[in-house]
Amino acid sequence: MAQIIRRPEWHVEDRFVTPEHSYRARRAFLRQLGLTAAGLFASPRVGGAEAADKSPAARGGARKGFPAARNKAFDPGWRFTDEKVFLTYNNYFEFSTQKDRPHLLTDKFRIDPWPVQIYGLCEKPMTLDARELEEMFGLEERVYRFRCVEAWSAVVPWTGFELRKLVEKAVPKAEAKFLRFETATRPAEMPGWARLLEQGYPLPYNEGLRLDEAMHPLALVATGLYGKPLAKQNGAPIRLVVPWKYGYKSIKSIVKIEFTAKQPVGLWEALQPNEYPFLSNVNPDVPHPRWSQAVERVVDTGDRIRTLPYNGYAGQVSGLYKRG
Ligand SMILES: Nc1nc2c(c(=O)[nH]1)N[C@H]1C(S)=C(S)[C@@H](COP(=O)(O)O)O[C@H]1N2
Ligand SMILES: [Mo]
Repeated sequence: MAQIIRRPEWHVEDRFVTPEHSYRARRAFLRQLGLTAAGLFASPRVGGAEAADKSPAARGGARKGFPAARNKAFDPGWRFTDEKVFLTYNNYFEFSTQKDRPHLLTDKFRIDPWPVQIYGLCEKPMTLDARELEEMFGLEERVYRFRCVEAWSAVVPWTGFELRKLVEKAVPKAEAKFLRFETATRPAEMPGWARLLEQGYPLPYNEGLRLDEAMHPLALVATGLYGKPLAKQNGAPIRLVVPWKYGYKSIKSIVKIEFTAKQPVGLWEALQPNEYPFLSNVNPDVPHPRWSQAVERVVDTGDRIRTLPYNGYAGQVSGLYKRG
């Protein structure tokens, strides 16, 4: 059972942090005083079909491939984070820097059609719609832990396909060592865009992976969550989920995937390289320069649990980082 850690206060002072964040943290703390919280791994499971019924109406309508069969190899039986909470507590700065706002601000954001350009140092560059990618590679469901650098976490059933399949289809050239991903540039449809630009954010949002990381079976391209297509605030129609890295590596609403020889510098790394380095693997022993990473707050229950190396995926991914 995961150990619940109780602390009198929760301090995460960060550029991400908003009044809403402190409000929620305070509320979670108050709630915690009144109950003996069950651990992440001990709690009865919620979610699945039940949770799907409660999902926000924005994701209504059937779509081919949904719900996808769950891949048993990626389902450790964890309790899912409450769907409503996960869909309304977002980091999507192009919409708003307040976590409770992105889901209210997505009306203008058009996600169909959605061409994704795959290019650079590969033999088979291609531009395909997000839907075509789904059909080409097929969909499955996987239950992953998700850990934000701000020290909150969740357990989410994602729908998607392995990034590796896309990489193989494009056939990387020998010089290709990295992938660079870019989010859509849609100032008129993303209400937070102008403000970010004013504040000096090097938009569009972009991120990178080493090619061997991108080829790891855990690296997922997600087009859905909780059995339905992605909500816009969670990165519709197509995003990355890299569960052993801090959440900001899991870039949303991808329009470009480039094979490169040079290590890309992501948006966060460009702003603060010492706080948001390229690899950004979850590591409880390496504090963020402004707070500890030893403990995380489970976003729906408010429980505090210990953060695990590589977010619990050390057995699968630590081999990527052995010197050799
Ligand atoms: N384009 C884009 N991608 C993004 C972000 C963002 O602001 N813009 N935020 C990142 C951060 S910090 C986190 S924690 C996750 C949050 O994903 P979620 O809202 O689905 O939980 O998305 C990541 N991807
Ligand atoms: Mo994050």
